[in-house]
Amino acid sequence: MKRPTETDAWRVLAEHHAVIATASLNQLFADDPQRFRRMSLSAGGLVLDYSKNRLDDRTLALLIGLAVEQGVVDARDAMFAGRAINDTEGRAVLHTALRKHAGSRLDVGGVDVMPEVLEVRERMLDFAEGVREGRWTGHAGDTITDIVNIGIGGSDLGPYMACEALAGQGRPRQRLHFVSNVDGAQLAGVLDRLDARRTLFVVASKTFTTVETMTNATSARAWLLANGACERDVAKHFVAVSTDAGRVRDFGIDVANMFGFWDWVGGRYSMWSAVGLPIALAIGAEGFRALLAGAECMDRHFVEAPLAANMPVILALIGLWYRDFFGAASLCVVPYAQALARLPAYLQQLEMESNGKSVMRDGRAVGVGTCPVIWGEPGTNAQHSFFQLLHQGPDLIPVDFIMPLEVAHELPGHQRLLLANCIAQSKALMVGKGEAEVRAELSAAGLAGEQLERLLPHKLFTGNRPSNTVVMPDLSPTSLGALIALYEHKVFVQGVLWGVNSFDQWGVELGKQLASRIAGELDRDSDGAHDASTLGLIELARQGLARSASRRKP
Ligand code: G6Q
Repeated sequence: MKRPTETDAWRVLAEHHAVIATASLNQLFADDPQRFRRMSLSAGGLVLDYSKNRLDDRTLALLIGLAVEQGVVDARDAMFAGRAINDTEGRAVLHTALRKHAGSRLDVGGVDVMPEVLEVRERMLDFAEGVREGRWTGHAGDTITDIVNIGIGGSDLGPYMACEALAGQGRPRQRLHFVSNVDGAQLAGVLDRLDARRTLFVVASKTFTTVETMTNATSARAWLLANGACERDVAKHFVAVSTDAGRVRDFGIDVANMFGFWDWVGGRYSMWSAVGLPIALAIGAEGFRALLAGAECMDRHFVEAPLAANMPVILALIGLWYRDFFGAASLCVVPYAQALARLPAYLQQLEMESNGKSVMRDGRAVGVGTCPVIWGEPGTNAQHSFFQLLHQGPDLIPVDFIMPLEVAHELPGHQRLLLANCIAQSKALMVGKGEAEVRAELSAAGLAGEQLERLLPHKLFTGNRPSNTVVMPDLSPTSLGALIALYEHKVFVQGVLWGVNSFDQWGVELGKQLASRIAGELDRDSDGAHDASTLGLIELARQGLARSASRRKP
């Protein structure tokens, strides 16, 4: 395997960058009235406008050359065929199988995995409908009013993001709550408002060993038992989503109420599996199927479209272009929809846990920047906080604008303003405001002489700041499915370009190991071998824990 910098394409791209880096987007648009038409793509109902990027046809051709040289097509086909491409964990990567429609086949090691996928999907959707319609009741026969998903990371971020995004679509009869943090304040804050007889807990954990999830689930069960239920009632209030039936049983959950998935589903790629149960509870079986269909449509596009017209491939290449040739260390994602408020957090995990790596599959250093920092907030709110830095800060920060067109609410005027702001921001970043224009504005406002000169530099916008706009027709499950699959495949392509394994996450292990050791040391007085800072902090933590314990004593 080649380091990205060892490819022929890289050398030519570096030379080409020296030329195009100074090109002005305003000029590129002036030179080519067809630029939007030529540099936008439709797939899965989405439109990607990538025309406001600092590139030209030659840049794109060279980047496609890089994708070819790095074997994107073969890698993609290997993933879809179920080859064990997660090589540090010896697993296939088949979240795409989870959204395949009934009647599809997918042989992995000579076995068609689809019957099992469909069996769990149907059972999970039936269960969700049963709860929604009030057929599933608590131990005393009460209908369920509140559902609490207990899970973290991949077992939380996807369902949480999607439930927020699609809120109101399926008229859920229950309120949904998400508890992820081991900070007991989160669980306590939720439980305080709930009636134990009417609460259903979904414990979502692929491994069923994650300390945060097991701690929260254990406390939730204790709360249930302290509020009128007995051991035998637990089965009516707890269901599990996991790959480990043994541990689910040991916890006291009836495995008849467990929804399984497989080791070839990575946590951050799992919202399409039974991990998506809260989504099905929120929007119903039909909505969940539409979510899968949207993603499947993007999968087909990714597999079938030529590289130069392939939306995830283009998005990935543009991301690499800024990261490695312009040195952009972050990517800002701004959805112009409050319902997509959790999207940046979701993408943070998807992108940074997948590609935040420095070592290639063959163990050598990648040698160039990999995943940028992903961050963002919904617009228009973000305009009133960090957009100052996007417009006038010294760093180049590419932006992905996400723009859903149609909305469900009927408040007049709002959507017009929201869309206008989204379009205006990408334009403002690109065109900027030069000296002549600012001078004219200041003069028109009555300023002159020293006063004008003093204000002038503060009012300048350099412009030439790039962005993509992903246009969604609406905030339907189908559109959301396509959007998430788009980013999944973008991340996959970037992983291939950089030569990293996008599907492991060894970087989260060290902190976990140390936390478990330090948790033990907080209970004892003897100190482990630590540096002076860690010892000092442990001592302060012990004092804090002792004060909390003495406050709790009657
Ligand atoms: C995702 C990661 C990670 C995982 C959580 C929860 O890709 O693997 O975020 O989802 O650590 O793990 P469990 O589902 O096993 O509790």
